[in-house]
Amino acid sequence: MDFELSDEQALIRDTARAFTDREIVPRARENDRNEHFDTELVAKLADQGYLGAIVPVEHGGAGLDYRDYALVVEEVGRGCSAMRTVVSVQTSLVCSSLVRWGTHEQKQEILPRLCSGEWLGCFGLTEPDTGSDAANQKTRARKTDGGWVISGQKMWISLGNYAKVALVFAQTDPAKRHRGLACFLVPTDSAGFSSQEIHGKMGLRGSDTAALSLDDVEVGDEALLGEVGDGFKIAMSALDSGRYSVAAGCVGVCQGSLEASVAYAKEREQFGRPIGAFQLVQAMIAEQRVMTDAARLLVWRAGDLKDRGRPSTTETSIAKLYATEAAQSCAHLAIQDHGGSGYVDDHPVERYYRDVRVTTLYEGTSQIQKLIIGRAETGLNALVPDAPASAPDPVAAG
Ligand code: COS
Repeated sequence: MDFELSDEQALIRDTARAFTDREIVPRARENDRNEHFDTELVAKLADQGYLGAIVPVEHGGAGLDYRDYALVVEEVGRGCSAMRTVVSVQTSLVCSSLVRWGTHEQKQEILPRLCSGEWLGCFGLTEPDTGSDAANQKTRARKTDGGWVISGQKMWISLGNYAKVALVFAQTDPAKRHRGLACFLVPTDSAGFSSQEIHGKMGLRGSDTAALSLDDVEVGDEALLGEVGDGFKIAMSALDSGRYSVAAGCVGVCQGSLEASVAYAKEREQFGRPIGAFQLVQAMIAEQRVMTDAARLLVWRAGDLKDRGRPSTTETSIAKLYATEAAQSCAHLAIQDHGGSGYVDDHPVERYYRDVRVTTLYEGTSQIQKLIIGRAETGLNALVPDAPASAPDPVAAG
């Protein structure tokens, strides 16, 4: 693997960096303060091609590979994790599921609209009583002539109040457990579909978060994504991309924390010298630099595997686990470096600290990532103590 960026990769990164500094950074604080979901900024992300970054060009996407995608997501994440969440959900959870599992018609109809930002999409997996145990869906889908009737609740759904289409995971036959799950493309203006804003979040205040309710929502057979029984694999393959995107965004938070710390340490003087000249401050900066590099290299490794079509589930969990935990530590150290100034939002570091807290929770907690990694390493399933050891199908997991 070549650690040097090619000219094209450097251009992709520099373009994303300039866009982030010009468009995202100046708005991040006010959007956070006002809990404002900035749809104008979302449209600019779409104009840049970032909402369909990894979608093939023939479906309206930018046709980037996963290595390129990480460069973009890192920069957006450095600017604002709320906007990075929009990219991760739209691109990785929604678009990549359609690319992989959609019929020709579904791709033709929906992907160009998602890539252009005309539509937002959301990913309805988590429920009030179903988080880590994702297979245990309470939402039910009942077959009718020519379609389905879906009922249930979804919780903590990013973009759920703005989405035009929701990927909804539902159980068709509880006796089949995860093999009874199906995924539906549900228009959010369907009768019986409603959403409610969730407020009071610690961070990501500039991101939209919803509780969804489906009350006998009727959809046609064409709404089914994949086959009945594919739902769990669709969810897991979407998370292979989503976790990667979260990890890349967290590299951006690491980098942003480091850059803010260095700038402040050179400008702030105590005892007649810049605080950056003190060894204990340099130690904090060095720790941030090491974590940033390590997180970035783990993300690039996972991206390299994805680009080569190799299994990457374990390496994605490793990148997600490390980068999300590293981002917490880097933001924490950045506040320490800034002293009292780091405790208010004149600098980005307190927002980094609050925003990044959710990343060890959503798209699989750190504990779930450890169990996935531990199972891959030992061949023993500690996820469900009574279950036999099982590893993901390497072809499906590619
Ligand atoms: N891609 C495609 N298929 C996959 C896969 C992947 N990455 N990982 C697993 N699968 C398939 C397996 O091949 C298996 O297929 P079969 O039914 O044909 O055997 C099936 O899915 C079940 O796999 P597994 O045994 O690994 O499932 P588990 O029940 O052990 O998985 C965990 C449990 C905890 C890994 C899973 O439920 C999980 O990731 N939970 C966290 C959910 C989460 O992140 N929620 C946050 C959502 S925020 S958007």
